[in-house]
Amino acid sequence: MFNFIRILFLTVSLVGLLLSTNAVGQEKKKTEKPPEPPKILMVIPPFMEQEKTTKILLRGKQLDLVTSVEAAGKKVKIIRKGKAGVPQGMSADKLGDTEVEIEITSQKEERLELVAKTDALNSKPFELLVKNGILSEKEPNQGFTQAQELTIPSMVHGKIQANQDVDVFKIKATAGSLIQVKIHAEKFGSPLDAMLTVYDTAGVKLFFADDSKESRDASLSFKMPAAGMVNLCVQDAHDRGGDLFHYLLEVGK
Ligand SMILES: [Ca+2]
Ligand SMILES: [Ca+2]
Repeated sequence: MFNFIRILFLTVSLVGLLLSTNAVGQEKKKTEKPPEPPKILMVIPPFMEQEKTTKILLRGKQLDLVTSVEAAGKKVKIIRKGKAGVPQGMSADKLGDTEVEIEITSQKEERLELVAKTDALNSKPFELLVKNGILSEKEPNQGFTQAQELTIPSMVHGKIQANQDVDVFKIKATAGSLIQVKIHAEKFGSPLDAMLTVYDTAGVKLFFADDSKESRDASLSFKMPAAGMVNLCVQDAHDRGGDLFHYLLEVGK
């Protein structure tokens, strides 16, 4: 009899425990997710000049909710904010689905940390390059005959603005010179998966680079096989392009 009572007591306790756990689970399901902090995923254009006032577009998540944006700890002017379209077949988590346009006045710093804030939450800092003397690409530059000539060293800001767009640049150097070519795109959030190809003036492919170990931004070091001109072609590895596909091409020795 005593055992029977004990078993009955244990059974009742177990059922009670199961019911209460279930109730806690349902309670948890009912509570809403805490708000996510704003996230900066991309800056367009990917740089600004020193001692200038520049409009910069930030794309990311929850940026339509920001109440202030700071550059190097100082509040900057917000021009507008809102939802942003996500290009077909691309991910909002990578490219963002909201944006905020700001106006920044830079001093002589070489980079600025941007932080977007809502009333309660801050984004992680996002680095903006501050650099003078960056050239703009000159379209059309689709083929060797339209290639834009760059001096060494230089940096050019370009965009693979449509699917299958190719940007061609040319450089001149003496035989045996060591040339370094680097694409910067991933670090400022560009969806470009850049490929770099070097051709001689006869159209013979000399060198090629796609992803490196650290990044999908292509970089190449090569020796000029002969004195004269070579063509550098920049394109997307998946032949995609569009308004967000910005890059900086750096050419140096
Ligand atoms: Ca272009
Ligand atoms: Ca082009």
